[in-house]
Amino acid sequence: MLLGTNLLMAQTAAAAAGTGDEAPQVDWTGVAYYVLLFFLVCLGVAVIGKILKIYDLSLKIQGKKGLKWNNVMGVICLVFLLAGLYGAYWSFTVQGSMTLPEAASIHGVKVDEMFTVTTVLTMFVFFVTQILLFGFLFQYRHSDKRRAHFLPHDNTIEKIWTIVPAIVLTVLVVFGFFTWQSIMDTHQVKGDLNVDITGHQFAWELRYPGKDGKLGPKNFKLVTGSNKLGVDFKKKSSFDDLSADTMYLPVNKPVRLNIEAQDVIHSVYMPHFRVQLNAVPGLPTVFRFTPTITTAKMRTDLNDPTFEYLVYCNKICGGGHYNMQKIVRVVSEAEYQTWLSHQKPYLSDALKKELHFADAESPKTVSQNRLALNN
Ligand SMILES: [Cu+2]
Repeated sequence: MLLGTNLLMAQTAAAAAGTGDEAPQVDWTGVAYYVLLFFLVCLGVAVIGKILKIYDLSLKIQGKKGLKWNNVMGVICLVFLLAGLYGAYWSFTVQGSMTLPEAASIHGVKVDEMFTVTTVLTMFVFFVTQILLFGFLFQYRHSDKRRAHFLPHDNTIEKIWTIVPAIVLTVLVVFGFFTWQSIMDTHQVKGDLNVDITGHQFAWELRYPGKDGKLGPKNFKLVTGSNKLGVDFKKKSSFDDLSADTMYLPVNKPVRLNIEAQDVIHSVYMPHFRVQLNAVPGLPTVFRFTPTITTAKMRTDLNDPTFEYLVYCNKICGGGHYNMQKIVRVVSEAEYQTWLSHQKPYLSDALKKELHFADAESPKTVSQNRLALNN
């Protein structure tokens, strides 16, 4: 998860700086430094071990009692516990701040809540069990003054450590099940904004409905150089469809992303909205969500005037995969309408020529010509 977040940050930085064609820099000196440090620590531990061993032997040669190795091991366990707990605290405070900002969609808040509840529960179990494990190793290390109690079996303990995790996991699974159900409810509701997003190696194509609010049907058999998505122009609803370079979304309005792929499996990934769904060739998928925070507000909240929401591809789909992204802007309804009125029709002049449309606005001409199309 953390690696994914780091990569996301790197992509965001590259997109913001507009350095798309520069190769991403990997800091190999940093990696070598940590590998070397690891070996140095190993060497240090081995040297200390040898010194203790020699000290132990010299004590025995002098006729004294040797080192109490059980005490040494007990103290090492305690040191390991403290270092480990500090490491867990460090990863939360340092790496925790690198995670995504607050969810910018309605369902995203629910996803984050689930994530927080699971993290709190598992961390509680983690801290309790680690403290007990290493604490007991230290407290009950071997001593000549006491004898160990042999406990071959205890039904009460067995019941507790079977039933308690079963209840906790059931609660988590049921909670997750209902959250998943509500997120994946993709029933078309009147007033939803339908946006087509189609993945191919290596770009996303966007199609917006025109004035009629409807997207025309598509058929992969109709795909050509100028009709990249294979839109079916036998249907009137296709005429006013628009193509777009940036994904503009009006705030607080449900969006239905109609997701498709034309070659291999891609994946629509919009981390700030907690949206991810595969784009599968031949199997249209739908994600319905409502963005709640405008790009402008996010810029103020994060104190970053260059911030942009992005849609990425989250399936390693080939050599150009890393660059498969588009900017997403969440704006007010008025700004959205202004932007929409400036978008180019999908039915470009080249496409009109290819389909022998004398005038796309005249349905009569279309109906005369359409018999000759695609047959
Ligand atoms: Cu892809």
